[in-house]
Formats: sequence, structure tokens, C-alpha cells
Amino acid sequence: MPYSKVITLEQFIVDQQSLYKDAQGSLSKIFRSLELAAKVVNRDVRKAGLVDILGNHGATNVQGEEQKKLDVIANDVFIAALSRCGEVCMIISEENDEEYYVDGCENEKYIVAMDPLDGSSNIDVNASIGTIFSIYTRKNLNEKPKLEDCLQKGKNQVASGYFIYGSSTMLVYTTGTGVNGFTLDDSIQEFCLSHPNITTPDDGKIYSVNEGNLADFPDGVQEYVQYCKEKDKTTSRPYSARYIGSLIADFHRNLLKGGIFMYPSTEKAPSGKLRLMYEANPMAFIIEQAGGVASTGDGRVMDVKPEKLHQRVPLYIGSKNMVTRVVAMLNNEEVAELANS
Ligand code: P6P
Repeated sequence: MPYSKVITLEQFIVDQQSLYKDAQGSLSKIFRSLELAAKVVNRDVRKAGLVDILGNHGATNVQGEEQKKLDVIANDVFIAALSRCGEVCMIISEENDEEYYVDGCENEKYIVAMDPLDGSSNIDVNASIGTIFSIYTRKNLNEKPKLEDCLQKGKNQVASGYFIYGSSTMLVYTTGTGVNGFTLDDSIQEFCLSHPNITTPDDGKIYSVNEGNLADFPDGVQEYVQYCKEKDKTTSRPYSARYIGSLIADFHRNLLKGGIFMYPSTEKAPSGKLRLMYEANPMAFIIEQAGGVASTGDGRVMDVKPEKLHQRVPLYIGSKNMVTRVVAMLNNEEVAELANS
């Protein structure tokens, strides 16, 4: 593509900003910081095998998971970049036990929740990993920022997105007016618009779940997994099982091709494994903007009122008809005749 046709992330944001009469460019500054941090993390991820940054950091995070060195590096890089942009008052991170208050930004209104490096168990085996972020605004600017300002329902998000460090490095995000994807052109170090107006098919032929936990799943999920495996040409079954063990990679493939990702409650994770604030909600905002559905099994993900920063929820997310079916099975409801899903 001649570079005269290329739309960089910067140009796209400026063009979009002109759509909002009261835009002062604050969100644009946050995106520029996220972009810079992602380029730094991308550089470190790409050379991870060459520099002694693989292996465990020797610490564990609030989740009780061993922190990989890249987890810690990514967390530090994103916090530094977001702190420097001057628009963010608080940062929530999977790697930090508590909310992080940005010095000198007590009067700013933006809050960022993030998983700085999701899929960290895949770092040492060169599988796709990524960064997930979610952006909110504080409602009461007359008071100093506090924890309660963070605990907002996902439907209050002003933006969400993810960087995927895969066979190419991409940014996929939404600000509530559709979903767009940008691919990093290494030769000019610019994220360029490559996937405008992403929508996800109502039906898909891919299901993503860790079937090793099948015996622990709720009955409705076991029933749905069995449904996915049945032979029925009219509904394109059996579906294909695809599970990388990295939410961003599984989500991204299903977003583009159609499919469902499930992380149900299990005996080991009675509330599910994925975190509401910086995994389920940001992905839910994207999938809904792309025409899909995100459910906890009991209701819409973005309607859940968070009680704790690192709260977990079961997650059923993807093509509308596939999620609708598994939720109906979970709730022993008659499955209305859906298109082949
Ligand atoms: P399991 C990665 O650690 C992660 O948080 C998600 O990216 C991924 O979808 C999930 O855990 C995989 O969990 O229990 O199937 O290994």
C-alpha cells in the first residue's frame, strides 16, 4: 500500500477527535502513552529469548501467580508512560495489589485499568501475549481520587482495547463508536489502520475453552461442549476446538472469524479465573461494539458492579448466537431456534 494511503493511529485519533465537539485531546494523550509503552514492551517481547529476561521474577502477584520478568517490565513501562501523560489520576493493574495514585495528577479525571502482559504463562514458549486496557472517567472531580472511583460498571468505560504481540503486533480498540485494528509497521514504527470497522459474525465454528476442566464445568457448559462436538452438517458441526491459553490471542481470532471463548467457574476457580476490571470488561466493550455478546452466565458482563479491584467472573464471550445458546443451556432455558450456531 503506498504510504499516501496509510492512516496512522495518530492521524486516526485526530480525525476521530474532530467528531467530538468537546474533545480536548486528553484521551488522545492517553492513547499516545499507551502506544509508546506498547512499542517498548513489543521490543522486549521480540528479543525475550536473547536477553536474560525470561524465567520467573522470583515474586508472586496478588493473584498468587509467579511473576515473569516481562510481567514486571511491562507493568513498570505502562505505569511510567501513563503517569507521564498528565491525564491519568489512578491506575489499576493485575500486577499491583492496590490502586496506584499518580503523583501530581490528583485533579485529573481519567482512570486506567490494565493487564500489562496477559498470557504470561506463554512468554517462555513464544506464544502470542498482550496488554489489555480499559479507560474510565471519575464522576466526582471535587474530591481526591479514591478506590470507589475505580469500582465502576463496565458500561461506564469510555474506551478499551488490547495490544497483541503475535505474528504481527496489533492494537484493537473502541471508544464506543465501533472497533478498529492497527498493525505496527516496524519499518516506520507506526501503528497503521489495517482492520477498519471490525464486526464479529453472529455465528462461528470455533469454540475456545480449557477442556481439561470439563468435569468441573457447570452442567450447561458440559452440555454445550458436547453440542459443539456433535456431527450436524446443517449447523456446520462439529466445530473446531482452538485454545491457546492466552485470552487476547483466543479472543482476537474469534473476533475476526467468529467463535466463542469460555472460562466458566470451576472447583479451583469458583468465580471463574478472569478478572472483571482489566480482562472481562475491556473485552466485553469491544465484542459488543463489534456486534457480539459478553456474559457471566448470569447476566451482561458490563452490568456487573465491581466490589473488589481483582474480582473474577465467569466469561462467555463472542458470536451472539453461540453465547446466547450456552447461556440458555446454563440456565436450563429452552434454546430458541438460532441460526446455525
Ligand atoms: P488456563 C493467562 O494466564 C490467562 O489469564 C488468560 O490469558 C487465559 O485465557 C487463561 O489464563 C488460561 O487459563 O487455566 O486455561 O490455563
